[in-house]
Amino acid sequence: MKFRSPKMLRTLAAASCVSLMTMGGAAKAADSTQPIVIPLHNWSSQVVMAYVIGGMFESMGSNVEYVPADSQAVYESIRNGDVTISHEVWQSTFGKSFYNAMAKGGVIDAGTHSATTLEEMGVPTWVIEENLCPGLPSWEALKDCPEVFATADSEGKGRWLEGPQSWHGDLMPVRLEALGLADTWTVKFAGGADALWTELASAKKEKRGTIIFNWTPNFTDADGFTFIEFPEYFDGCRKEDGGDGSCGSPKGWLKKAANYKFPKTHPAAYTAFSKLDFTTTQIGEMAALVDIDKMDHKDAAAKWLADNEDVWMPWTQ
Ligand code: TMO
Repeated sequence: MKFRSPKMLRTLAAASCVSLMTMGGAAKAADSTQPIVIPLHNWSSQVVMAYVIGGMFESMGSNVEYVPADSQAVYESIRNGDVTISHEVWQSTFGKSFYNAMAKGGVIDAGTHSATTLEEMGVPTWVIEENLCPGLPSWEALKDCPEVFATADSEGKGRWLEGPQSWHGDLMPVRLEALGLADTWTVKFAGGADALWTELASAKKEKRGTIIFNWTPNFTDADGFTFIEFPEYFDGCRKEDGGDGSCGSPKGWLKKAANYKFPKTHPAAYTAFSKLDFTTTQIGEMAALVDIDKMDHKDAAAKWLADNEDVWMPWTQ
């Protein structure tokens, strides 16, 4: 390279001075003061974890904003930057929306939690212990005992109580058809997650069989909940992926997602978010603080942060 002028020389000298400082670590980029936008969905661990992660970011000096968001549409909102992160991307329910948004450009995979997941129909374990439907948890047992799971509004059919329809649309009605169970079984959608927990409690009190949609990690891991074993999941078995839908849910991953600009605008917060990793036990605890201990989500998060500094503080350093 030829130096053309003294001015150019001075510019180059200044530039190399800056790069030396950067190499020495003295000139870390500061995080933007723009808020990190965290979505709130409609199941307890997700909301508690939102405030746990927000509290972690605030401890690092970041500004945080929380927005209620649809749990499918949120990946498009992350892609276009209206929402910054998603901290519970469940493979079975949201994997497709996550990768669809990623393929359009703007969503990054910010790592995978240690917890593995299952989102599936199942029964409280006492239903199996009391042998209310011999052969459970194999799905084929359902052919012989729909009446055990009939309810006032199920017209004599066995009832599956699904979660809110916003989670996975017609996944379960399609599955009943595909497995040849639709003549004797029907799906009802719960208005919210709380309706699932109310149903578990009342079925136990009345000693009546019940089949609900549930997931792990969740607070129910501790009480005994058994997922029904359906024909094994494989890529392409669902209707939306070209299959007939006669398969169960995947034993899946739990990922973190972020808008592609987040590492650049908030490098320290992004680094902490990428290190952050929750286990099955930790996620179950976050849900239990709300669904068993009846704490408010924010108070539950504050308690979790106070009790677990040794877990999350290292991620911020
Ligand atoms: C997305 N969920 C954990 C409720 O299945």
